[in-house]
Amino acid sequence: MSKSLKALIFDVDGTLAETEHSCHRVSFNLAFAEAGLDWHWDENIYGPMLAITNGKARIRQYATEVKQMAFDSPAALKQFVNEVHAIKTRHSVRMLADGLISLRPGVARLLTEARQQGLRLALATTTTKVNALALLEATLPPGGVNWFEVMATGEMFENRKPAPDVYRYVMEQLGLTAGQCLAFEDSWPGLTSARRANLRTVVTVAHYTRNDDLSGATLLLNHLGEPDKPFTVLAGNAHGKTYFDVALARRLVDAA
Ligand code: XBP
Ligand code: MG
Repeated sequence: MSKSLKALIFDVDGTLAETEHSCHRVSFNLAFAEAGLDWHWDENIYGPMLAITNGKARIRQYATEVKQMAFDSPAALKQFVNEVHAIKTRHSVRMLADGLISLRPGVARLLTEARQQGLRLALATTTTKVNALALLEATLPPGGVNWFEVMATGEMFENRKPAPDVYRYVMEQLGLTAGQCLAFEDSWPGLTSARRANLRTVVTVAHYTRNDDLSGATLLLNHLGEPDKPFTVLAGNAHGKTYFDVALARRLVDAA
């Protein structure tokens, strides 16, 4: 039994669910159409844009640098970004609340087992809080949202991933050190954020993160796996396991 592992900290987009692929990109495009913009982010455009964490920042960068739109003032630019992003969020929340997006393999099982074994749970995400809540409410049993003791979301931080602020905040709120936690991520910005906060990090590669540099991962997998759906180990030591469970989480933390 590990004496040190106390909490699991999860990223949301790409890690809990394939939301970037199946929800966010689609929602941005619905918002652009609704706002009367002739923009369309196909996968080739959207993939590289994920290096800019947070949807508002993505809209702002595209408007000013790609479309070279002129605004009368910084306030006018901010209003434009906020309006388009509000439409986008309405669409993403509806898609998530309608249950169109499932959790990735092994996520629900690991959350349930972690709770049964007394581990604490937290979220560290760059997405807007209503998106995270809608996903959890649609995919977990009633009250599942309350499984997460700390929910650190995009609106709360000026310095977003790959900055470590979100993970440092979560650990501070939990009253735990990095050695007592294990992070779960899917992307280079997320992994870098967690690593800069000194966290050991399990990375499950997602649709848009296949080409990311994920070499800092403690364990790199295609997904968390299930007893009847083994994961593939892409890098690191899975200690003979075929799916990710609390025992493996403890091994990874103890092995350090
Ligand atoms: C992913 C993000 C978010 C989403 C879109 O965060 O960077 O910006 O793409 O959501 P993470 P918003 O992987 O840290 O969960 O439009 O609400 O920003
Ligand atoms: Mg992510």
